[in-house]
Amino acid sequence: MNILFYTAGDNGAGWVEAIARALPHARISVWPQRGASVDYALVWKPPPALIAAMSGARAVFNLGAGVDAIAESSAWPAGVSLVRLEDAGMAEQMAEYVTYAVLRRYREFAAYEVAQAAAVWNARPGLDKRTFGVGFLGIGVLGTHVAHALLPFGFPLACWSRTTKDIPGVSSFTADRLELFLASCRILVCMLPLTRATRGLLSRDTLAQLPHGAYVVNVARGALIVENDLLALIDSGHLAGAMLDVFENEPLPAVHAFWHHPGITLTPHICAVTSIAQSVEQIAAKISRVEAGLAISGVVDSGHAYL
Ligand code: OXD
Repeated sequence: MNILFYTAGDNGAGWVEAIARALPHARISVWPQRGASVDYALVWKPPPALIAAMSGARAVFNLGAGVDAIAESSAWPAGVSLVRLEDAGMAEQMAEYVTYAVLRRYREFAAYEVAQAAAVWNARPGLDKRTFGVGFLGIGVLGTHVAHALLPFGFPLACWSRTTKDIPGVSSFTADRLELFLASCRILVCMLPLTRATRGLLSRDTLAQLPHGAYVVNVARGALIVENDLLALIDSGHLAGAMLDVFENEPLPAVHAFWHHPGITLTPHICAVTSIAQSVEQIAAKISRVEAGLAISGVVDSGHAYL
């Protein structure tokens, strides 16, 4: 079996070692080196020439949850399945991050940090949890895990997705009810994939549909939000602020207004880091299923503008 590997990251050696251990009979080439044919490719942010070289592969495994870097870079070879990572250690990290963001906002810890810096003893009256709705914009494998983590805290939970979701304790809104969904969110958690349909979905118009004082958390992709529109709505006082892990341009340029804005808390795309061991274990199990002629989960649906 010929495997073609590429990552735009700097941890390629760790991946190759783990793949060789999990699939001892495979011949592994690291792009731009390649064998006569490619049975499977394992890639992260591949360059266009590599995408063309994957034609004929039985499957291409994306070494992350989001496939936008592939979907946007070039024409995809016909008939080749693209498979995304599912969880692989990311769900637990996302649950930690989003739970922190929600509790930090709800318990007003940012305000207490400011008060401490000024040596001010000021007990705030607290916010009303019954009206403190937390909404998930997009709720797949990762979002469902995060929603389960938040359930015990008792916030009203809602989600917005293409099709109705039946998650106990989470009200489901379908695509045509975005306005109603947004109106219910004191905290909006973005967990959508970036596609042609979702790029810039959170613009001045849609962000203005959030209630006054709402807070935005983005752990998905920066380009879901029009960054200047978000800033304008925070500056106008309509939004309370945002906690952001992802940005339209990464690394976030040093001159970007987000860095020093008092309403923004940011982290450098560390919300959920891919675990090499768990990812390779998942991919090796899927390759065995494909070899046995069995169906696998995580295949990206090309009918919904992902590709
Ligand atoms: C991913 C990411 O898509 O790391 O997995 O952002």
